[in-house]
Amino acid sequence: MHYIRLTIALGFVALTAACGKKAEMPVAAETNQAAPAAAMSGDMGNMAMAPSATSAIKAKGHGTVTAIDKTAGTITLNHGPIPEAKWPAMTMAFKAAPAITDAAKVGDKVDFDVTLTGSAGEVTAIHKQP
Ligand SMILES: [Cu+2]
Repeated sequence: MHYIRLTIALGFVALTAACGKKAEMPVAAETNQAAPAAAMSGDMGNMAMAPSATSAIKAKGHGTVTAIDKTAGTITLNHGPIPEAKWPAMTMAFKAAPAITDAAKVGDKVDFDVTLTGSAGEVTAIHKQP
């Protein structure tokens, strides 16, 4: 189930205009398609493991909350550059656990921890700037 949810999240982020246009990072979408094909020749049981082959990057960012979707479990941040991932400043949606979407408010200036996998990311911690 985790793989399916991740795929949906990646698709959602890919459709988010800001990221796709400003950054050169359609890598995750391509990797997701290529990896299962490669696994096909071997053990079908490995297919669900394919996404973890994309290396995740843990990074810190700073930005402003521009939207929160508790139903979808996403938080949209207008964030500054993230050198760890060679990302420019942009506005994009991240996955986020309820503890994070509940704690944040639109307009908050925040520091956040994020785990990036390809063009998708999940905010794992958030702190309102004093
Ligand atoms: Cu971004």
